[in-house]
Amino acid sequence: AQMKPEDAIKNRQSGYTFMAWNMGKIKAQVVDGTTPYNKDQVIAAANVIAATANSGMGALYLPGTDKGKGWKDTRVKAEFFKEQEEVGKIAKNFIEQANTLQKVAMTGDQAAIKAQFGEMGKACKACHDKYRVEE
Ligand code: ASC
Repeated sequence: AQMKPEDAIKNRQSGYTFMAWNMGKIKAQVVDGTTPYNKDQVIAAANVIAATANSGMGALYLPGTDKGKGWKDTRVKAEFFKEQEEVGKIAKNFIEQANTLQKVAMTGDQAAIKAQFGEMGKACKACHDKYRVEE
C-alpha cells in the first residue's frame, strides 16, 4: 500500500526536525560552547543524524508530494523532482558527511567534530539553496 502524500510529507518533515534538534545539541556543545561538551551526548546526536540520513528518506518524495495541499505544507521546489541526478549527488554527499561526523564524534576530538559539523552543514545548505522554498 502506498503511503498517502500528506503522510510522506509529515514523515520527512519529522526526520528533518529531529535531525535539526540533534544538530542543535552538537552546535551548542562544540561550536557555540553554550552547553558543556558531553562526549556521549554528542555521539548520541551524531548517531541520530547518521541513522536518519541513512534511513532512505528519498522514498518519502513520492509523486504528489511536491505541493501537498499547497506551499504551506512543503517547502520543496518542483525542480527537486525533475533533477534526480543532482538531488542524488547532494543526498549521497549529505549521507557521507553524516557518517563521517558519526565516526569523528566517537573520537571525542572537539576541534575535529566542529570541523566535520561544518562540512555536514555545507551539505545541508547545498540542498536548501537549490531546492528549498524560502519563507
Ligand atoms: C542545522 C539545521 C539546518 C542545517 C543548516 C546548515 O542545524 O537545522 O538546516 O544545520 O543550517 O547549513
